[in-house]
Amino acid sequence: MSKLMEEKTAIVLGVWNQWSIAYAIAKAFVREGATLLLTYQNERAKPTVEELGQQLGATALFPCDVQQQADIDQLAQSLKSSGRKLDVAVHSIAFANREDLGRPFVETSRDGFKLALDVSAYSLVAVTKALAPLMTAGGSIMTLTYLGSTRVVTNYNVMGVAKAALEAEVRYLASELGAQNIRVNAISAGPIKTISARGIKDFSKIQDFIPQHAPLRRNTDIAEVADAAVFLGSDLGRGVTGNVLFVDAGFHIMALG
Ligand code: 0WD
Repeated sequence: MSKLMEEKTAIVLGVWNQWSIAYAIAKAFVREGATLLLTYQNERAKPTVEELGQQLGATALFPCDVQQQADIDQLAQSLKSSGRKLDVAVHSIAFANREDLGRPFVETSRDGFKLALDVSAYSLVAVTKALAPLMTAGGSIMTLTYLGSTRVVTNYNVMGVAKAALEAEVRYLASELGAQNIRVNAISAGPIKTISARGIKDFSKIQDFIPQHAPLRRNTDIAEVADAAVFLGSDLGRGVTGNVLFVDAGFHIMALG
């Protein structure tokens, strides 16, 4: 079978370790023949991302803390000066203070709110602004979201608000960038055990609940999320933009049952 992403260059932001959703996506992109570029958040993340990048055969690695506009500008500059055309960008980044993911939502502090929205939502706008000009032959930008954006999930709290903003951004960005044949979508993944997920109080209870209620009667496999990213990143997804694609074993459709 021919590969789905040959001749595509993809940049993946948000690999923290081998359990990151971003890592699974990067791996699937390489499997489908893409040229892979990775970013790492900071010096602490660098050695792990470097090692994972080597294993995957990543072509280049760039520092990018999305809270630092200078990092984002430098990333765009480095890509531009390498003369590289970009086809796909994956934004798989979120952060909130741990205490905001365990106490009542009404106690969210102003600073905690700003931090969560800055890292988890505004960053998509900033990254898109920087990278879209490099997508000279059209492109696909995608981000990762969660059902807590539209439904109440205990302890997801301010992150639910950030994901609601993120999903609205997807629609506005898709509307503006469509004229350049750049598509913008979100994948709404079911709960997957990663370092970030462990920060949510009682996360394992959410994972125990899903197999009893989801149409497919099981949790989401990270590889399924990665394959959906291949669909959106490849020409198979060429007609899809402004969408929130659920990869959650169908859980989001359920009310009672
Ligand atoms: O159940 C899950 N794990 C789900 C995750 C279900 C649905 C959606 N998602 C989303 C997350 O909200 C996030 O947007 O998927 C995305 C990736 O999350 P992940 O793979 O679960 O988590 P992880 O492996 O921890 O990657 C997120 C990474 C950060 O790790 P930490 O541990 O610091 O949160 O986002 C990166 C960092 O590598 N990150 C940043 N990168 C650049 N600049 C920044 C930053 N300022 N802050 C966090």
